[in-house]
Amino acid sequence: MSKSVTVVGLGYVGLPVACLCAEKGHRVFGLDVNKEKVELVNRNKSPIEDEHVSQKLRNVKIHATANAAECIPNSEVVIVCVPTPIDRTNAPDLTELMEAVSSISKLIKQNALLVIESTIYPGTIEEVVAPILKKQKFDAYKNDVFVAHCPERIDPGNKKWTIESLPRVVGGLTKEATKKAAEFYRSIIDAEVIELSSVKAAEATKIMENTFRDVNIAFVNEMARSFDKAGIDIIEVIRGASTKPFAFMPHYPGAGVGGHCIPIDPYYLIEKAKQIGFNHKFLSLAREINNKMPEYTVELLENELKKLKKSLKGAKVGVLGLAYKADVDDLRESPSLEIINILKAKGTDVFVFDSHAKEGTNVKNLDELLNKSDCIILATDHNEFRNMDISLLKKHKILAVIDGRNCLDKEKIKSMGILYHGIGRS
Ligand code: SAJ
Repeated sequence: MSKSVTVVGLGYVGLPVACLCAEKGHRVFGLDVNKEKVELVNRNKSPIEDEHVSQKLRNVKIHATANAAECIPNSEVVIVCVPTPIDRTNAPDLTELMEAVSSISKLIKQNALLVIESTIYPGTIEEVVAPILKKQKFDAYKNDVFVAHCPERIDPGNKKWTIESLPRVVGGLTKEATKKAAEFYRSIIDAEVIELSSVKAAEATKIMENTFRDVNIAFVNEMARSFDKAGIDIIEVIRGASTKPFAFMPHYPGAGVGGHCIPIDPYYLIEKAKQIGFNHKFLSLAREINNKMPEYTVELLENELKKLKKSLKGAKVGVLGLAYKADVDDLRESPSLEIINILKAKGTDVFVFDSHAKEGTNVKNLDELLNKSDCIILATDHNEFRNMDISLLKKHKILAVIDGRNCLDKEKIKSMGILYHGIGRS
């Protein structure tokens, strides 16, 4: 049954949700503080690089607005997809979430369904969201407004696991809220919607799944640094270990861990647990290991240049890729940014090319970057870098290659007399 829905936050999460709701016949408003985004969406254009979303936007009607009063009072369902980053001390920063809920609480109608999709720590709905509603006389424990958490599950660029096909979990402040949220999500996604026993369990689910990924990446990053000392090729070893049909799940070492989820979500648990007297030593160590990878990547280049009696000072280094992962335009927490800062601090001339993130690029194309560089660091494994013509390295007299995503043909590069080092691969 068609409902009036407002999606708050038209970014990497909100936009796909809004498109999906519209596709499934709901009457959809998109609410965003960014007037440019609002204007683009009202012209059926996507403010994010995601061909799936761009194509959907051309075929659905979403009424985007920056004015909450225009949409919230008429909405039976309000879905909040605003950023929940961390601050400089790695503490959760719920500013945007609180502002959004505060503005919604002044306008939302009785018995509406309010779903938070943004990643939050276990306890946020009870300790932050419910009290804001209470200030406006809405008792969420009495379902004056039905409040639930349905953690976002979007994997930008993933063509197999799309927003329609990804299973979801929901947990409400009350049983009725859980039911209402589950019923709504079943109206928009084809995959399973699992009802959890509490809102805290739903909040903890997202944190667990992404922290699981962060610690596994830290595990292979540490193994890679050890294998670099031992001269073992970690990619071969991971391939070997993956022949075990159970109990091994491959992750891959790299120049660092970026994005708006993996490097952020563990801190939501680490910081919250501290408040209730638990110290997540392991999760914190994993974050430390992953945060050190950009520096380690630059160190590898320094070591290769030393073999040529050169140093980073005055060197001309080309950085391939700015985005945090392959074939997306998202720079949030990207390891490339850290690598570039470290290089510049060491007096290096840095050239950057990323066709997905033009604003950070300072050359026209890859050819110009190679022409201007003595050596390169591949920081993002965009397809165009994976498939580049390796002979270009020879043509442009590249002296050394640091393969930050272990995605280049090391034997071919070495056969051309070019120094090669990957992450746990040489
Ligand atoms: N990375 C590694 N080694 C790996 C995997 C990733 O170094 O083995 C790095 C990537 O280069 C990137 C960062 O980690 O810088 C994050 O990569 P990601 O593949 O986890 O990409 P995200 O941040 O888009 O994660 C999303 C998440 N999806 C949701 O939050 C709903 C995450 O939970 C998924 O596991 C991930 O996609 C996925 O599996 O692709």
